[in-house]
Amino acid sequence: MYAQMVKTEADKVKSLDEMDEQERAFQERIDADIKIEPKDWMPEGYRKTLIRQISQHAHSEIVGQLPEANWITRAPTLERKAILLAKVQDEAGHGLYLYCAAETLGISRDQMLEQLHSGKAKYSSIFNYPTLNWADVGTIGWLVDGAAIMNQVPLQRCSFGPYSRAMIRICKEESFHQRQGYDALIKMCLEGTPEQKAMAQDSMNRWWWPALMMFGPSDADSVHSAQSMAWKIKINSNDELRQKFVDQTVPQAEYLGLTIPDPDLKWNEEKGSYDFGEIDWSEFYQVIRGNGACNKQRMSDRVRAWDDGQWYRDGLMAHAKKQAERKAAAAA
Ligand code: BYC
Repeated sequence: MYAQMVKTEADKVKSLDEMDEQERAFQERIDADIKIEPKDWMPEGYRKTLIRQISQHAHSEIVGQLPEANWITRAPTLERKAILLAKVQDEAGHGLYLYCAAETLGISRDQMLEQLHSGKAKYSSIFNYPTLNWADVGTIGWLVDGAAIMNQVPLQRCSFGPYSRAMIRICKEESFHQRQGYDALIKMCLEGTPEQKAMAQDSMNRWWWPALMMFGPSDADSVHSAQSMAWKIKINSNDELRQKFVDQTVPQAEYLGLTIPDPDLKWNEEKGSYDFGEIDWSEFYQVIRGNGACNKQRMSDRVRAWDDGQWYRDGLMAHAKKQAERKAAAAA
């Protein structure tokens, strides 16, 4: 249902020789690390690729509130509840910065939301998994926000000005998110009861592989990477970032005393990084096609929230109309 419905025109990367004058001037600006701003000329494929990626990123932030929000009312202490509330609110803010960045490319927020609600636009696969115990809140902060930071720090240098500037702010907040998750797990694993540590291990067992899938298909199967990297919409390939994430995370798991659920995980002295097992790509594609454990619930929750907010949007429009009429009458 989902795949490839928001099509870009980037089927093949053109060399400088194959470009017309305008395209070549554009590519040379990108190559010189000069930012592209909304009113600058840009190839249609660049615009569409950015709208696809930024809007999907925004949708991920918004849908990403749902799994953790499940635990706000069940947080074990007042302090943890306050931290979790702040984090979930931050995700809403990230969604809003990103929708604004995408709007500068000529798509409206209503259009983007329609694409999400109708299943045309994707959001990150990771949010289609359930949060079954309190340790999941820690694991999401540690692994999911950790993976997000790995992907988003390089995006601060991406070629499109509004996206790169949004990323700078978002990354600062994501690093607080990652730390609060790891801190919750330190409490459970190093200072907690055996039952709490077992809960953390159970959570690790369920989230490890989906976290690795967040980086997207392997480079050989990534349809957009070549063009997106040429345009510096992406700075690193999916596999490069996944490898960096594994290398960074293994020592953190060791510190917590948690076992990573991968029998093939092994330090490779020669390449100076970890080897790890094969990802179950059939699961990944099932999830992004709408067949994960929680896809239907996530979408119905979002659509209900949108419908329930209709009265509020109507009120805002009525207020704006009244103000405009008063202003016009005063000016007449
Ligand atoms: N899930 O050619 P590829 C967060 C799709 S939220 C779903 O490699 P691309 C947070 C891909 O869209 C973090 N779909 O694509 C929030 C494409 O399909 P379409 C979200 C995926 O775009 C709350 C197809 O597979 N981060 O941090 O070059 C709480 C082929 O893939 C996924 C971002 O959005 C996936 N995991 O690379 C806590 C970062 N992976 O569109 C935390 C910005 C791939 O042709 N986005 N697909 O139908 C990116 O960096 C890139 O879009 C990706 C994929 C690396 C994700």
